[in-house]
Amino acid sequence: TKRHTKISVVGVGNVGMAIAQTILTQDLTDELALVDAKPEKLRGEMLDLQHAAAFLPRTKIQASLDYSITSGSDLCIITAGVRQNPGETRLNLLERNLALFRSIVPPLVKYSPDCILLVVSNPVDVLTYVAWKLSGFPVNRVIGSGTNLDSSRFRFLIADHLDVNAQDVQAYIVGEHGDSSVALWSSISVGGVPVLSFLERQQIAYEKETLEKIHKEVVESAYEVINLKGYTSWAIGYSVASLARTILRDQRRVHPVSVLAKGFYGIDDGEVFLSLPAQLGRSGVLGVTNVHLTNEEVERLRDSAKTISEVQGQLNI
Ligand code: PYR
Repeated sequence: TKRHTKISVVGVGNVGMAIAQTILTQDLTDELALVDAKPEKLRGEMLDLQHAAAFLPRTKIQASLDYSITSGSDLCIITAGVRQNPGETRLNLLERNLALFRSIVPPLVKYSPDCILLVVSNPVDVLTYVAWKLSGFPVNRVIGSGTNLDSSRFRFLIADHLDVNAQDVQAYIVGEHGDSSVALWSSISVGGVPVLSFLERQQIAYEKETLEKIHKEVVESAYEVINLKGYTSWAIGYSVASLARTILRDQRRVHPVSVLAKGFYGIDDGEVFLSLPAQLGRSGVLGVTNVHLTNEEVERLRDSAKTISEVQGQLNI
């Protein structure tokens, strides 16, 4: 028989609701609990989702200001927090969201001591570290959504450039979910063919500038969407639902997500979390996949770790 599953989502803003709605349509859980600090918005979102019951797989949807509603969750997803205003970097948000996490993580842990914590709020890498510290959880049970989203933007842009299906493009962005992220060109394959051979076979000219431009476009993606519509939501919704599926169904798939990076690729900047290709399953992070990086990529990754470490060093936690 199928195991009963429960997911809690903290924060019912645009990101939390995109995640909730994707999780529901993809039939990923038996129960969904929503928590937020704004009672009217929270009840409104709960009712609006419940009213779709006739069109959805059966999921029990509840919402409350009180964290007891999250009791016994397998997966707790934190999306609450202030978000970037146009032009603001993710790291700018830290102070405000740190204070908020002090009120979110302890009650989640109290009611679901065995859950996996999945942090989505920005700056996601530093807040994943914060959630790990505040939770007292073993490190395999605290994950940041990290560059799973950047990597899907990357795959979309490469697919668009080569006129192939994004699902056939294997490619990773690692490091900070933010301005210092690192594109692993050496990791890209198209339909299982390394990208350089693919270009050669299709007689597409290899232009380093084009590839650099694609990475730049990934880094600017969130800024562009925020400028245009005020926030990002749909892609992060699908990105987090893909993580929820891998975790709850114990699929052991590899996703670039924010994990404790200490010791990998010579990173020695204390307890820094950043995205690396990690294998996920029912117990959380099963291991970090040792993808081959070029020397330049390793150097960029270490710089990204340094950026996060400097921010983390100023934290009082
Ligand atoms: C993103 O869409 O990448 C954000 O972090 C806002």
